[in-house]
Amino acid sequence: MLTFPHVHRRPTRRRTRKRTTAALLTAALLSGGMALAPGATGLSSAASPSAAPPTVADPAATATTPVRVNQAGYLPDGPKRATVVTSATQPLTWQLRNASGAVAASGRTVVHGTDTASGEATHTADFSKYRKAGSGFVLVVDGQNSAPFDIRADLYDSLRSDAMAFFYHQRSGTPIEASLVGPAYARPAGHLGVAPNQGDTNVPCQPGVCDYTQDVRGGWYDAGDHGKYVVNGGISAWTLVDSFARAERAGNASALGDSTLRIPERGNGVPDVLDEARWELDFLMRMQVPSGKPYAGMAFHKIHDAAWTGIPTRPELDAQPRELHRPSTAATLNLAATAAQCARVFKPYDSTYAKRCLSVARTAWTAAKANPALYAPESDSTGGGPYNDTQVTDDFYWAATELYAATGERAYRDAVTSSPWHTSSGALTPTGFNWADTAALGRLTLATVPNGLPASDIRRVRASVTAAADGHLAMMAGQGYAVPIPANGYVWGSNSQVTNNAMVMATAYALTGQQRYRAGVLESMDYLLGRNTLDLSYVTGYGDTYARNQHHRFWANQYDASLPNPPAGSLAGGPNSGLQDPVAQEHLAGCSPAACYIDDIGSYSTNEVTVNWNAPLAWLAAFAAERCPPRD
Ligand code: 9MR
Repeated sequence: MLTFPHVHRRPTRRRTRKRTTAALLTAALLSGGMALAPGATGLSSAASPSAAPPTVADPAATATTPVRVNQAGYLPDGPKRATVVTSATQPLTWQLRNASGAVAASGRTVVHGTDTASGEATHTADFSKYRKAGSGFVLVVDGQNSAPFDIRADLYDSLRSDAMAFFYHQRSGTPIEASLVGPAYARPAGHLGVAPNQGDTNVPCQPGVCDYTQDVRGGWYDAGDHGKYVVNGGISAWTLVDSFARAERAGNASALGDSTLRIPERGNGVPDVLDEARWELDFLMRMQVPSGKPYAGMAFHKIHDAAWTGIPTRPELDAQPRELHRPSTAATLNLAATAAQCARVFKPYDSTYAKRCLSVARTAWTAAKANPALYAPESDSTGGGPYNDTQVTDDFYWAATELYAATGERAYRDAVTSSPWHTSSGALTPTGFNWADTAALGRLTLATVPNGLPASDIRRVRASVTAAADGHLAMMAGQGYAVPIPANGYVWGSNSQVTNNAMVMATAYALTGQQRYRAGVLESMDYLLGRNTLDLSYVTGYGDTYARNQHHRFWANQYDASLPNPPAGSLAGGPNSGLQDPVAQEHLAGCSPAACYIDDIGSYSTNEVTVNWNAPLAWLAAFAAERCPPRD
């Protein structure tokens, strides 16, 4: 088990929320309570300007309940299910009450029984047939009210922009402008070589790795730390670009187009989501070893501080030396894949840039082929995360698919079809894909982007995506909370496994038009937004009670009241039964997997924010925000 020596400046102060139901005693949250700095008031006044303000002024004062709903709300034409924690062995009556207390709909729950991941006895209440818009609904079961929620078609519009805006907030090497994010979130540029910063314009390698320096400015900070990691930045940039490409195929690209985000590039004629991704792509390309040097064409695995900094540390005040870590095959293939995707998707908007991306991608591919087993070690975790990976055949497959989709060239097609990942059932598993397991990304691209594979092969690839999506739906149906990950899947960043599996279901919807896949996506959002064992939304600013103390060196309000909480639209990592940090170990011992979470800034293994977790959230929010008339 890996733990990071993240530094605490002060002990955590805690306050336990008032609770009204004995049922909640099962939640491991009780062992730690919600961690709130005294006087914390929520984010309503500090939310990004693009956000609709959170609907409830003081979420911390809200009592919890055994009736768990998507606290943000439901779409009029979407599924509407809630989970009820109860030991009753017979169905119970549910009532949907509108804001004035009148019964809008009623029915009977379905007894589900024990939910393995939470250990709770559950029923399901299904009010999908109710389709009228409104706000201030509550679901009432057995005398207990759910948190209030809305039913409205524009439910996901603000999350679409907030979850995307996360990336501007995370930008390195540029000032974060008050005019775009509001004064609370503005800050000077970080890591441009201005003291006390020691990077990132002129960064040396770790001793023995190289004898020159490299300009690796820009990009996004990975997470709560100030590291920049090619494998994680790559999958995140890919996800944003794919979000745009998916919307384009669905005929809904304008929602992600120019001037849809509050970023400096708005109004430049290029879709804002692509502008945001380009900020990272430029950095990723700077991480390529220059020609004439040893390992030319490879990508350095990562650049970060020589030692861990404490919390809080504002980016521009990070005084640690910055270092480049040795190149890796995984990072190089990640660069090849994302740069090839860039070449394909940016072409209509900036053909010169697209050509540059393709050239970088080709060079990276060739370098990876020449150095196929240069692995990043797990032990390299001082001052930054390791992102270690000793299996790179999946990364070869992903890079080959992107290069093939971009060029149609035979050599790349052969690399695709000869890879074991092209047919392996291991590409799309119940636990999903992530920064280390990338074969699924290749499958998703081949299933959706026109390419020259034989029609029978494309049919087979598409069938593998819909079969995986059906597997996720079956898994959800077997659970009390309809989560698309197995009970043993609550690992570090489990919420991103949820989002990534939801992306597979959304892709199955795009391929087939079948509503059950869209329903699976929306129910995955229900889980993230409050229909879970903690009765908590993992997305800041959304829902009645939401995560607000995620692990972050600047959004560190819990430790320093002069700093902000995370901005609206920030996704917490989520339950991690591994308890891989001291705060989790202290407060969550014995937790059921789905309850191994604490909203404390010190719990980096359950409560960090990270670009590869917010990227699929943004992807899904954009999908969910589209108005989708039924196709079947
Ligand atoms: O998301 C990563 C998770 O899959 C790993 O298990 C964990 C330990 O290696 O690291 C996570 O990534 C962290 C990275 O190493 C440093 N920046 C913050 C990331 C999220 O916690």
